[in-house]
Amino acid sequence: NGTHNSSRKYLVRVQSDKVTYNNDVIQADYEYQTTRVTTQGETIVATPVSTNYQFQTKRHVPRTGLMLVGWGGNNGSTLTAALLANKHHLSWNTKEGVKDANLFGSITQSSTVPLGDEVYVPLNSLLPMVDPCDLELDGWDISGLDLAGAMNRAKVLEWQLQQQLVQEMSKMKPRPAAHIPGFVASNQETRVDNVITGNRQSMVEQLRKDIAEFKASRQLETVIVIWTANTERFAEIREGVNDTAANLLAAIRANHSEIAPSTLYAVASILEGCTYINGSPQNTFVPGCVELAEKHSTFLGGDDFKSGQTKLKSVLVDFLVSAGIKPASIVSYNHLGNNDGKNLSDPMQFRSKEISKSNVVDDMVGSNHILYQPGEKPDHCVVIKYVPYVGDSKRAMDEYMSEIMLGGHNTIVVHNTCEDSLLAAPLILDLALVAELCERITVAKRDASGTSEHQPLRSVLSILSYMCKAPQVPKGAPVVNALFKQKACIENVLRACIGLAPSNHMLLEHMVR
Ligand code: NAI
Ligand code: DG6
Repeated sequence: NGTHNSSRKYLVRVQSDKVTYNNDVIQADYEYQTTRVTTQGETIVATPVSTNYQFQTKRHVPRTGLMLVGWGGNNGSTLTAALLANKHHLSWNTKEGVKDANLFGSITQSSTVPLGDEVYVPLNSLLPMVDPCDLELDGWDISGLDLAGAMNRAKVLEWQLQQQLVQEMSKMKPRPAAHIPGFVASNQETRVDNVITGNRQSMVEQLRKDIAEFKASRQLETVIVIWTANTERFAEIREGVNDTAANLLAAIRANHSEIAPSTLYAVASILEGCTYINGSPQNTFVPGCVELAEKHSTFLGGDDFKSGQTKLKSVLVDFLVSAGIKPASIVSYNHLGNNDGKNLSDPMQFRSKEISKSNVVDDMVGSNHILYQPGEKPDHCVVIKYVPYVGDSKRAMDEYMSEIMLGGHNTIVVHNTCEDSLLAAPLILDLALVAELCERITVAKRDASGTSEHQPLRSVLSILSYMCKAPQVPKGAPVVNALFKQKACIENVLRACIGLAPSNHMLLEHMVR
């Protein structure tokens, strides 16, 4: 047992009269500076606004459980193997030489942030965070194959690594799943041998029992639930069915046909006081589900892991638009041969993914009214094809065609080949770890009249946007897709918790005389 190879070796400690560390919490007084903008005739008026907050972060890192919906899939089995490989410091031979376990691709474990004085520290050294090797794992799958079998079926990991993990992973068996035909593609039915029988209400009751049993048997203090099961078709939002928390609970009791399995997992998690994160594109978080989470003060996050093609898109389009170059056509093609690809070969499930992958440049396009007229968007086409032979090794090809000065054109073509699950697994880890940290943060407002009561963050965790293709945000909040803004959000919220100003990259000290 022990921390993984790229583990943090220290924790940052801030020395300031605005920050106190006691046995229980880190408390930081923080001045949040924003700008209010109004228009007066032809003049745009910008007014600096300063709000004082007090952040408190519990220092005790709880014993944390992670339950994966779709545990036996490529992502689920790959994440499980990766955590065990790191925990046991495994190495294995390949034709390119010996490889050691690491968690590359995880921003909490393998990225650094500037602290000050050009010193970079691991992101996870700013605040106490769960060590990935201490996470307890469990989950559900419609296929009852144990995790060793699932890892083998996924064909993602090197054989010598698999062999070292078989014994431990063969003892891990997914719990029977909440499955209702018609939500994932019908081509998945051949996998179904491990399901909860009964109606939607009895499924929620069983899922709640599962979470409670996992928590009690492993003596956990908190459990995070993440959907990494197949993409479902969108559910219809119907008045009286899933539009309010009360209607949603009633519709589940009535076994209403439009309530998706993913929403049943979300409801069960909320009722058990657990954070629920949706790693697929479907609209699990119907309005009634969000209201239920708010009522129970639990957290939600999603949607759809942003792993490869979209991640690059949210950098490239940000670069182009912020450089004053006008993307006019974006064509994104990919083919893959894993079970995710098979499920997405059905038009209804493809449609969910197409929607999720298509709206990812809206904020960047909307930010530049010199390039784009109101409502104008680039042509944006998303194609996904299922080609079994390539397995988990997804091919993504993108063409970005932009307008440059005086009628010129700039065409960028990108070809990316990558094991999809090796990109997704570290994101799942980051979602769990950042969400768990958010469970320990409270914030109070401070003004001349004193300090208000400390409150948890709002239920919808927009701070998770970096890891998501179609970020969920609280009602009325802007959706941010641009990747570096998303990373800056995580970094700067963590800095705020320890009373440090946001990273501004001005380097004024080297600029002024
Ligand atoms: P997969 O098909 O290998 O795994 C999904 C698992 O979910 C399967 O084992 C299946 O049996 C199980 N499942 C289906 N319905 C279920 C239910 N109702 N309850 C419990 N288990 C159920 O797919 P993979 O590659 O692991 O991807 C998982 C999800 O993550 C997909 O929806 C995919 O679109 C999404 N995703 C994957 C990314 C990646 O880079 N791999 C990135 C973004 C999203
Ligand atoms: C094919 O598009 C399958 C999908 O599940 C993607 O692999 C997944 O959504 C990742 O997409 P992206 O755009 O983040 O690489």
